Amino acid sequence: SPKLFIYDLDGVITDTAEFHYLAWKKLADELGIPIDRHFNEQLKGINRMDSLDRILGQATSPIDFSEQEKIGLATRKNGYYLELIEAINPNYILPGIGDFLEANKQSGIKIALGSASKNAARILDKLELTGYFDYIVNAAEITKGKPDPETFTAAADALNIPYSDCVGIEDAAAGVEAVNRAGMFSVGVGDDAHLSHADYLVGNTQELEFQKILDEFENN
Ligand code: G16
Ligand code: MG
Repeated sequence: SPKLFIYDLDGVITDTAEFHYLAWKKLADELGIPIDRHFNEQLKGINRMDSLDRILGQATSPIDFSEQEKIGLATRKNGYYLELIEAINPNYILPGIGDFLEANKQSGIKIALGSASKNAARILDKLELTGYFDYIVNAAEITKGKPDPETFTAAADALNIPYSDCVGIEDAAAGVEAVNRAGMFSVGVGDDAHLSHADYLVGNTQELEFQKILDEFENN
């Protein structure tokens, strides 16, 4: 059986995508760049600076910002985001995830967080889930974001566990690709249209069953 489960945060444990969207939307409005919720789909799992680049790419006439100015814009967005996530509490844990983490813990199989978010530790604290985690990947130390496998391999390396003994749970296409490229067993949560490359797929977090994933892992 696997030795480590690595969880994505946004879209798997809680739904911060809407808060990211509202914060980016406020910044984009200030810059006169049109973005909508449909466009926001492609920011899921993508790190802060790469998200900013994609948003700037939506400008109707190109705007040329220096690296310093871009860092300023990303910092401004994060300020808006931090205000919004103040509201997060354990009621924001996605359906079924509490029981799933409990089953994972009871099994003795290790638990890590593989999020692209630099705010991940703060959000886990607000959800009161920090105690479940053996390791939290520090997004600030990841040089290549998802779909690069580094976020997931960093967790396995820190806990000294072979990649082939790991399961990665992801809601984003870029995240499932990262898990696959790490040589880990990928569990997708969401739409078949985006996540058909997952080794095992469920429609939503409520459909995640711990024992079922252990079985699928063995049959793989
Ligand atoms: C999350 C979100 C992304 C966000 C990224 C960075 O990734 O899905 O939209 O851009 O974190 O967040 P921050 O600006 O807080 O560092 P994940 O990997 O948890 O799905
Ligand atoms: Mg995600």
